[in-house]
Amino acid sequence: MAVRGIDKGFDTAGSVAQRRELKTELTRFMMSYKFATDEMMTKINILKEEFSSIHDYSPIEHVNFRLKSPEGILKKAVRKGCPLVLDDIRAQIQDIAGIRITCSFISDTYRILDMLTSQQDITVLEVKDYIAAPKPNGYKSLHLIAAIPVFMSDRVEPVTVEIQIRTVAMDFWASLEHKIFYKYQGEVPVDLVHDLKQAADVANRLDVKMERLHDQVVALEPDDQAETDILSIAGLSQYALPEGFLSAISRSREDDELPERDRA
Ligand code: 0O2
Repeated sequence: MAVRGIDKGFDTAGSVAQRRELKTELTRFMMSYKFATDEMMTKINILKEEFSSIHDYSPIEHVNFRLKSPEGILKKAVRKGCPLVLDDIRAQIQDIAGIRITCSFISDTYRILDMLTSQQDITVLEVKDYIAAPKPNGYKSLHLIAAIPVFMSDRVEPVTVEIQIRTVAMDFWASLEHKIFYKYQGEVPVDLVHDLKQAADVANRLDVKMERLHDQVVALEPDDQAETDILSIAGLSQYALPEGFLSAISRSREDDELPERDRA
C-alpha cells in the first residue's frame, strides 16, 4: 500500500494510469484521516451532550478540527526527514488529523483526557502533558496522540489523531503566540518572547483563580434543586415523564433487591 515516489511530482510520475492510481491512493489516505476525525468528533460530542443533559454543565467549551493539507504534510515530512512514502508518513506524522478541545477549567482538561483514554476502541499512543510541564516559552496544553479503527469497505485501518486539550486561557495564548511565531518566521525578538512568557503566567493565574471561584459557586448550589417531570435531551424535543413511570421503575428495583421468595 506504500506509494513510492510521490516526491517526484506529477511531471515525472509516469503514465496517466500511474498518476491516476497515485491520486486514488492519496485520496484514500486523506479520507482515512477524515473518517477518523469524524469518529473522534462523534465521541467528543457524545461526552459533551451527555454532560450537558445530565449535569447541566459541560466541561467542553468548544471543539475544532482540521486536516493537514497535502502541502502541509509534504512540508512536515521534509522538515522531519521522513521518507515520502505513505506508510512512513502515516507512522511519523501524527497530527495529520487534529482536534482541539477547549475547556473552561484545568481540571476539565484532565477529565476529558481520562474519559477519552478509557474508551476501549481508542489506543493511546502518547500523552504529552504540557500543562504539568509547560514548554519553555510558556505553551500549555494536553496532547493526546491516539489511534482509532476506521472501518472501510474492504479493511479496518487504525488511524492516528492528535487531540489537543486546553483551557480557554491557554488557547487564547497559544493562538496569539502561533501568529507571532509565524509573523517572525520563528525568529521572535527576545523582548517579545519575554512578554509572551509573562502573558502565559498571567493566563495560568487566571485559570487557577477561575477554577477556585467555580468550586466556591458549586459548593453554594443547593442539592435539592426543584425536580421537574420533564426529560431534556439536547437536540430532541422535551419529553414529559408519564405519571407513575418513575414510581413503577422504582418499585421493580426494590422488588429486585428482595430475596426471590418475597418478590411480587
Ligand atoms: P501546526 O501549524 O499547529 O500544525 P511533531 O513535530 O508534531 O512530531 P512536536 O513538535 O514535538 O512533534 O509535537 P508537539 O510539541 O506535541 O506539537 C504539536 C503541535 O502542538 C504543534 O503542531 C502546534 O499545533 C502545537 N504546539 C506545540 N508547541 C507549541 C507552541 O510553543 N506554541 C503554539 N502556539 N503551539 C504549539 P505544529 O505542526 O508544530 O503546528
